[in-house]
Amino acid sequence: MAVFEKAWLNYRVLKELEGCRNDIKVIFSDVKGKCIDNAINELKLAVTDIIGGDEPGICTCVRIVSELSDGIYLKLYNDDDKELNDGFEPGEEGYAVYYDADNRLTVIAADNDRGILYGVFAFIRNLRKGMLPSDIRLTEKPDITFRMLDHWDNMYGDIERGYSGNSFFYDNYRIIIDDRTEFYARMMASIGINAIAINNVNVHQEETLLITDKYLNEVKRINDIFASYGIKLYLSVNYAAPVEMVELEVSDPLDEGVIEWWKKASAHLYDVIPDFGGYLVKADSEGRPGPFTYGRTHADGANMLARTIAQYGGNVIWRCFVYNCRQDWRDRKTDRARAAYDHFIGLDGEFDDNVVLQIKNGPVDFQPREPVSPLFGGLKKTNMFLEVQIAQEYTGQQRHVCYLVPMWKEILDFNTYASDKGTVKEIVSGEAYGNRLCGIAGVTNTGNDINWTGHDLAGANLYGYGRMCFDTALSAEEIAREWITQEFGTDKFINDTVYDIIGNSWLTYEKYTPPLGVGWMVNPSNHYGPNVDGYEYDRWGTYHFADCKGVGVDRTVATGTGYASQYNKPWSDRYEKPETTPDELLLFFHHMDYDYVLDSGKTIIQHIYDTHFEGVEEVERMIDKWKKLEGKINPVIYERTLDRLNEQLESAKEWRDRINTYFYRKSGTEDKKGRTIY
Ligand code: GCV
Repeated sequence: MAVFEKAWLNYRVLKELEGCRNDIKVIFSDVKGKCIDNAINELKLAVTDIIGGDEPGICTCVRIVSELSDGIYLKLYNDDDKELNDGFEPGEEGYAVYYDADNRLTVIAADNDRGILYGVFAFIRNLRKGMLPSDIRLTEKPDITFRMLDHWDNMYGDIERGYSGNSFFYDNYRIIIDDRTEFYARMMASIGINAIAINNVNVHQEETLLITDKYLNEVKRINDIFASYGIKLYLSVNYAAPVEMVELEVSDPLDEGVIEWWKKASAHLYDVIPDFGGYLVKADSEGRPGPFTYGRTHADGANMLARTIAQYGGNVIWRCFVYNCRQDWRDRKTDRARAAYDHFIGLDGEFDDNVVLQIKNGPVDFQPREPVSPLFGGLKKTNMFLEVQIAQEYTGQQRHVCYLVPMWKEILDFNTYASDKGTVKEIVSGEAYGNRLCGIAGVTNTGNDINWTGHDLAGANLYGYGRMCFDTALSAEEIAREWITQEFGTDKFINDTVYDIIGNSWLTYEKYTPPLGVGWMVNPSNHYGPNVDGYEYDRWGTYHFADCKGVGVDRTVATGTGYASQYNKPWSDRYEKPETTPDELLLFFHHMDYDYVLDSGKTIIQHIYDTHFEGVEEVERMIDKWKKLEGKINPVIYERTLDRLNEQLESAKEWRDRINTYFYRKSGTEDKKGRTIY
């Protein structure tokens, strides 16, 4: 038995629901499908563990509606439901929940078993806010079609950029399937995740074999667990798999032998797992093989794979994280930020229908602050996924509190001006171009730590990611407060206190780390902790170019790399000039003198000093607030989180002192407020 905590599914009896303890006697269901048993089990738990009633009876035979009473009724949505719910259409994954007072029944109605399961979780979510079943009335359906999680788990058992222990899918090249697998599927379904890739996009030797008989039966078992929670399974594949397996000498996508190899491999895979989701591919990136080796385009590469799985309903998710990682730091014209756009914009319209391009939120790599990738506003005839990183690689590695939903919301709301439906949200929800295949993928922050996410407060990012994808209209605050209620209960003081700590934590993190959008300044390889010049004279294309006069990367058309021109107007014009570039992105787009005055009225150097002092003070205040929760929340979570907050404070001070000292020495400018800068 694996040992793990139940995170936001830690159901407990609520006194607010005392009055309805005896109201739910039977769960009726006349819906069929893979998810129904799980939906019913979840409701059983809700009745006993949240409402505090006796275990309800279960009735899955078809009953005459008038015979139903005192319970919960799971049913297929019909015209009567539509009339009762103002014409609402649930579609593939939506649901209606309402109370039928005549029969003392809570009705959960949807078009299929997945909709029912989501309806059940929504009903429970509201119960846990203290709402009586008779008061719960919902008509909801997801805004984003694909709500995916990407695991960067390796079969050895480690996780690339994993900060919550090791993998719970693999250990020493063995696949693990246990009660934790099942619980994880349940947790993910409860927040609306419907697709998941279970191995690292950097596919090493052994993982290449996941699509072969060596592992397929176990992969199928995982697939079936996820399928019973409405989640499609994907695998990352190595583009050079035929070569890696020493079966062919090339992996040229136009080579007949290669095409046949993939056709055979895919046919076998779908024979074993008919409802398999498809392939996720990182090609020609950071040493990974790809079509460039053979002078082919990424459309050639992706389409070849896609054609081998189209007939089974499979998809290819193709990442746009393609750039030259062997740059020369002396060369100020080559710009990593340009790379994704430069590689993919010319291929717009050339990808098959079952290919989707997965685009990182920003043009470089999950920094605390980046502009939105210009590809979203550039591609018009291509399916697109937005890729965000729930794992906090550059945002404190789950040792610092950094609630990322506000950042993701800003990205979704960004107007690319590609059309009158030009926000990223409209693009990845399919509203803009009506694409069949579009959505959001998040690199997950889970591992085999007892609490799943290492830092307990990092649970807000995982929960928030799923909820935001399902309902993009929820604000970051609503999502955070909802998570706090599910995790810590209905107490208002706890809710306000935890929210005060996490609500603005992204901006706090930004204050004590790289200034004004310039990024990086981390220790090479592990990407934790400050090292201002850590990547400055290296090959990765991640520079800040600080000298005695100023800092920042000139990405203008007039004098720099020209990156600013990849945006539609008015952004291309605004980013071209410092005066119209938002302060928080100034150093991403421009190399500026330290005495340049920001919109805030401060010089850049004074902004650097001030924000770094403020950032540390804000972490000190977080700790004071957290201490007010002692005795009010689970003591284990209290202590665990306090330890991490203390570490965050030490780390924030180190960031403050290194950055301030660095820029003090470079600029020779005194702090106007006379504080000690070493
Ligand atoms: C999976 C960054 C990370 C890598 C990661 C890569 C990617 O460069 O540091 O660990 O590799 O992004 O997204 O492919």
